[in-house]
Amino acid sequence: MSNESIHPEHKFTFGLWTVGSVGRDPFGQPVREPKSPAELVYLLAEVGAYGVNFHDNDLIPIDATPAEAAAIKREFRKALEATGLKVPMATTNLFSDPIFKDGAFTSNDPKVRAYALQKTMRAIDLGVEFGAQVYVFWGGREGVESDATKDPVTAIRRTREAINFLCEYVLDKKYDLKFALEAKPNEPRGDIYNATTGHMLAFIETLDHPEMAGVNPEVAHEHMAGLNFLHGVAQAWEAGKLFHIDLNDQYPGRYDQDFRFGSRDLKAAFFLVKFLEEVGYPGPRHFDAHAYRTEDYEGVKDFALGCMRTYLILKEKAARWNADPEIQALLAEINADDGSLTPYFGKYTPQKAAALKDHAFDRQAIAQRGLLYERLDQLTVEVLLGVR
Ligand code: DIG
Ligand code: MN
Ligand code: MN
Repeated sequence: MSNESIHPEHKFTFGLWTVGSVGRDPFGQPVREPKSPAELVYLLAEVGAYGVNFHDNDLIPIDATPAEAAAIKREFRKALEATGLKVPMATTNLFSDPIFKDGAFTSNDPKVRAYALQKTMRAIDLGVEFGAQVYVFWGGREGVESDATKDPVTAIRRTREAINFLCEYVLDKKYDLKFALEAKPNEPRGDIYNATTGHMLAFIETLDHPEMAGVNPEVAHEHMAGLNFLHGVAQAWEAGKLFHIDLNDQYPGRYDQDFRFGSRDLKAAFFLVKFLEEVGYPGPRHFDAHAYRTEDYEGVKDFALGCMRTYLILKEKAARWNADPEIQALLAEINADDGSLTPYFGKYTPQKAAALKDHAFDRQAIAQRGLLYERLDQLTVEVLLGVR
């Protein structure tokens, strides 16, 4: 599979943990040999990626000595310089080490909560050192298996206190960094707090510095919650809070599959790409996904290329949809407006309300109208099937 149509300006990024996944799962051991961060940078450069992201411990193992950490950073930086790959985003692993078995910021143990703050401050420093301007918080362990164990209000307040503290840290250090909060409804915890992008948007407004925080919606996570991913992304965008995005795919009602982008729900992927391109979303197109466990590293490259190629093909399909005369004619008919009711919309005035209350509507006639949506959606499907 070729990468000739993939260029840095597409801003395709991958986390070290995605193409570096060794294929471990709850029922099986690794199937691929690990690669170093530097080797993964060269792999991503080979497929045409723009950037690479990391959790602190994807780059520096949690028990690395200062000398080991320095050597790893040196090799990583050399690979970045040799390939031109950027590091747009960084994040903290607050979920793998056993200390986080009952959460990090929401843990019932103050020693864990304090350690999580320390680890995150150090990880923020590391991300900024490599040029990250977005910092993701995914609270993978911030949850419960039993609500007997934690008061949800206390958990929310502990999360808020931690994020407020870390916002102040970023301000104190004068870092050019903004936070992107990533929701997930469950897994690895039975239930995770702030379960969806919608929850996160509400939570952000309760922070001391809400302007410093946005969201990092992930396809698989909203699909796990049975939600329409585009609607959550659109709400975040409209609120000026779409600071980052995690692209992948997911069968509903399954564990977090983190499949190759577009490999499960092409129609949902199409409308998402159409939206991101039409609104001019400027951020990275980050693929938080991994290759099937069946694959070797050639298959991992196929996976990465597939994510990017599908995105670009759907971008071309969106342009075709917007240029299709029959589709555009249908949209014009569906949205026809003779302007006669315009005086009733917009800001409230008592006169407007009085006039609208007296307006005569022919309810049955209005209800009789057929809306042509079957034809519009079929044309959309035909664009996706490549026959238009
Ligand atoms: C899982 O979807 C999470 C972690 O991989 C990481 O913290 C975040 C960054 O994209 N996504
Ligand atoms: Mn996921
Ligand atoms: Mn993610």
